[in-house]
Amino acid sequence: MQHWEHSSYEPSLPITEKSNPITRDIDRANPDEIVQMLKNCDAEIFDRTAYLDSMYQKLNSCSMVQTMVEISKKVEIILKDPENSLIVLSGCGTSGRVAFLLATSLNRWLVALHQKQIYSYIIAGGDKALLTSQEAPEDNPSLGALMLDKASTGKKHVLFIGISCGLSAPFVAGQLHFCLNNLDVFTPVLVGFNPVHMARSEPMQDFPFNFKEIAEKMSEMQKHQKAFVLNPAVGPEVITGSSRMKGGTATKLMLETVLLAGHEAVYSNEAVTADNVLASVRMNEKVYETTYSQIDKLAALLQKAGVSLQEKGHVYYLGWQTLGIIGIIDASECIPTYGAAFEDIRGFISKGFSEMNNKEGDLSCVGPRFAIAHTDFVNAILPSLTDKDMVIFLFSVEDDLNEVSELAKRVGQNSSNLHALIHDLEGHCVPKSVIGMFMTALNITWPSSLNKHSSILMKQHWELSTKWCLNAISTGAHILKGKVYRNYMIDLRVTNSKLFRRAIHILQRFTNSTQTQCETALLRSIYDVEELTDEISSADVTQHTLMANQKDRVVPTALVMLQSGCTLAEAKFHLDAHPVIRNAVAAHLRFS
Ligand code: F1P
Repeated sequence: MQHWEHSSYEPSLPITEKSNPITRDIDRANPDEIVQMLKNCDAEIFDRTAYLDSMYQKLNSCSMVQTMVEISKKVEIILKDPENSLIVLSGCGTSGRVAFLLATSLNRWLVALHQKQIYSYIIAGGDKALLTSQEAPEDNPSLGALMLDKASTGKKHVLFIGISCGLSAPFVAGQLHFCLNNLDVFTPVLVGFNPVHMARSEPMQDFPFNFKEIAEKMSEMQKHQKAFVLNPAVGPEVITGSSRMKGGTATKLMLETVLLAGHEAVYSNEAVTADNVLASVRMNEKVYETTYSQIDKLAALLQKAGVSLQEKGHVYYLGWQTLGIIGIIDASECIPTYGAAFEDIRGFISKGFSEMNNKEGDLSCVGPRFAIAHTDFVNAILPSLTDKDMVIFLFSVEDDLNEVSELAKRVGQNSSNLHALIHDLEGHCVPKSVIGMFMTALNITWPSSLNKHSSILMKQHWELSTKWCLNAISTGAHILKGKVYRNYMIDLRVTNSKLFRRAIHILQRFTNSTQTQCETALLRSIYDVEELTDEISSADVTQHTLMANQKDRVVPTALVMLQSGCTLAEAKFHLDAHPVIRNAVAAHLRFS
């Protein structure tokens, strides 16, 4: 049994908010050790050990496999009546981005099969949230329901898949509640990584139920096959609460398994069975093993990215097709997760928005954060690129290798810090002349046995592998930059109620102060005042998070105030003198 599975381990927290014992000292680890820790943490997704005294269901547990089979059968029914039906995937932050990726790639596949597109996605905050952090709409249950109602107008059968890794997002709760009230049309599925009893029980804005009550109702309805809860335990995140990592990964591979099983049943006459579902999970595990077998190269890339960030350089991902999207997603998540500047790590996709297939179309005129095409990189960044900046190409043997070589040549003229993640196939490899253009080429040659089923599966595996690599690189780089204390992202942006609660918990964890003292310090830091006014004390969490969104280092400032009993001004002065958060915090903590 894993250490975190013991009932006495951080008992007040759900799994997704617990700290992972494997990564307790990740902030002091070297690149090789960091990758090894990530590998061990990700292994928990595929955990098979089912101890009798473990209270958790895992991905490989019979009950979860059975739930996946049942959902796949619903997918099969929907696919057989495409005119009247829809599958909607929805979530906030990373969960919404995974929803987008799945919906668009499955629609593309349906088009290739000359079938009607039946997938739709909803992300809290709209398409802007695909590339930037828009955490506030996550707190709005009515908005979620409204958007779902709009997306499904005129449909007779809707399979709704609501993703909230922490079983916590009010936006998703609102949608599930809407489905539960309209079960003649909707079959709701809740995807997350906590048991139902650990779902969030905090009251929501203008809403009569909390998430836990909705999740309980869903479980109840599962007995009648009217609703489903797919919630295996995959263990706490590498960086505490950072569900963009294991949560996003497990969501992607689990839903791909479920949806593709439904497709196979309709288009290949392959019945949905537990064995098929298990075989698909096993295939994803092979992708995990193959990816992490390149530990040396991954560590080398992570180290180089760390050096770039430390020297105030940048990391750029230049990707093709969906690998470009994986890059853009990974880069955009560094801003809320690590308080990174938007220029620090950026992603680009070869043809920009024309390749994204997002609902709202080209957003490039919204602002510089939405300049995502390779031409944007060439025009705006390449002229001032130096060796301090790291560039990572993300492509496969299926991409236009002439285009790849041309761009590599141009980038190489300004910086030798050029690297690549390359996917190819046994018997169909990227030529050595292309691989040789990169200082480090993490080249994975996939066995044909792994991808014999279809090209979509192969692409999904390449995406998954790329996600693991980029998550490792960006996480590792920020650790090396000193943005993490132990395995906590101390400098998180407090932009919604979940993150507000998490911030208070972090403060309690490291200062032993009471909840009230921590909340007071956090509010002083957010509002930039030495004394709280009545107006601040009586404002609600939404108000606080709106204010916090505009401020830097609110949690480190509160932490230093609590720990040393100093004023706000003194805490800010101290942090200015210690730009490395880890050192600033460590200097103030006797904790070891
Ligand atoms: C949704 C989410 C995360 C993001 C941050 C805020 O979480 O937007 O994707 O990284 O933690 O919350 P969840 O609803 O999937 O648990």
